[in-house]
Amino acid sequence: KMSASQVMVDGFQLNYEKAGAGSKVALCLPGALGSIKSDFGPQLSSLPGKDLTIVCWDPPGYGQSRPPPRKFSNDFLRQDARLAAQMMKNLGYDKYALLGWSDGGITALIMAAAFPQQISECVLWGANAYMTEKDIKIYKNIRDVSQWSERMRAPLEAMYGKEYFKDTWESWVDAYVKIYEEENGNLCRDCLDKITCSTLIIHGKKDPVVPIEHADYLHNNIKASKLVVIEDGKHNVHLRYAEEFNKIVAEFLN
Ligand code: TYC
Repeated sequence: KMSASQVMVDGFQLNYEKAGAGSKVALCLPGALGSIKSDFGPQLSSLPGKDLTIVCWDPPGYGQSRPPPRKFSNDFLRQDARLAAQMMKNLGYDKYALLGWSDGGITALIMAAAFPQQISECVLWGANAYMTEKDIKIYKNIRDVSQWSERMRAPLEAMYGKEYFKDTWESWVDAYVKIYEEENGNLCRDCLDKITCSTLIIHGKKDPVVPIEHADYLHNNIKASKLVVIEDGKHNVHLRYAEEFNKIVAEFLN
């Protein structure tokens, strides 16, 4: 059973879904311009059960958590982390795990560091704590959405409309370039040593947008972490290898 609802958090009307009936709760955090629908289909359909409840949000300005449109600042993921934690509190959850993909993985790391009493476990994949010169080249290379394949672009244009998608994607890339230039590329590198919960890092070895060095760095700098590398995986391991991925996560959360 799945249900979509809205909740007001600090002036933002946030859209979220809930599935399952377990006393153990996990919050799913989508990636850049991501949403519940586009990012967590196979997890919402297969992970929840009698032991596990899955909550998933559309981050502010993404999916159905609009209006207002997304605003990017150097600390936009820290704002997301604060709002997600406040949302969970408002929904009555005081202890939960995090499942974060990519930007959502960065949000998860910030939450785990900032709210150690609330976060029971942390699972993240396709995430990075900082940016290198090489990373910035990758961001700049994919800024122009007219160069994207139709297969990648069409679902996002359908969800957001051509204009909002183009503007928001470009602003997202510009935000990362700005963080690189003004914050020494620090996304959440400074918070890793504050993470005490058990943490599972999953990474596709062939991820072309977040190189595997980022997973190694996270593993080396988060105390209670475990790294699982998916040999043939790219950025979307939870969608492409959903069954294997779900099994790894379910076992870890047990
Ligand atoms: N962090 C992005 C996400 O949330 C993925 C991404 C990383 C895209 C680096 C481009 O250059 C890039 N999906």
